[in-house]
Amino acid sequence: MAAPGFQVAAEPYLWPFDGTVIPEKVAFIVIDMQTDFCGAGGYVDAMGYDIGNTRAAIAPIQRCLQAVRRVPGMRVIHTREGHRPELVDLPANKVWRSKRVCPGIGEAGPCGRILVRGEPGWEIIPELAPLMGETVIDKPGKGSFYATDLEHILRTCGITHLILTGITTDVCVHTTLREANDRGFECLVLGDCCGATEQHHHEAALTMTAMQGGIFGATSTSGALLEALASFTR
Ligand code: C5J
Repeated sequence: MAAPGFQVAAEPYLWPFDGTVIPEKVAFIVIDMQTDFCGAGGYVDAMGYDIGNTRAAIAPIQRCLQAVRRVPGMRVIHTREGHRPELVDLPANKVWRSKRVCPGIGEAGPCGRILVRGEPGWEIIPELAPLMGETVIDKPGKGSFYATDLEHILRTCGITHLILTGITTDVCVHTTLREANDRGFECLVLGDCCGATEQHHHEAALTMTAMQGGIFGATSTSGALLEALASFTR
């Protein structure tokens, strides 16, 4: 009889490395799908990037969420990057750097103060709004582990495997991936469920994930995850 759990067709190995995984050990993580990163008038838009690149992830994430939410035991976790209104958690070099390219983080933009908690631009977009009972992690940095209780939550819930989606592939998704990999979590990045401000950085981030035998984990697609979940048996 096949081992219980599911396995996803991925590169450079069938994910997970340890055969199959049961849903109770998996978190489906949606990183920073906020207006500031993919909405009109948000931070990325204000910097002059084509938000089509980051918005491309919305529909594939929606399809995955629909399937994952039907699997008993699998947890959904959302993250939001942002700072306290009084900006006491905003490092000076982050302000300085952001002011070089557009209204700086913490300053007023068309969607309110950029990347400030509670402002319209900081909200998760309505298409991917968290459901009641799903966990939301507020983070001041790029990585989802830094200065948050994410690791404590994952360890407490017995989660060992992470499926990563969201934006941007090369910044917050990759920083989270690297933090998670160093902590021993087995990670899968769904490429079409991610997006970057520049397409070549998106592609490079995926290539880097899978290099050297899967140095940070494996990469796959929403379609492969949906197929795996459809044939999942306990
Ligand atoms: C950035 C993010 N790019 N969510 N944040 O500043 O990737």
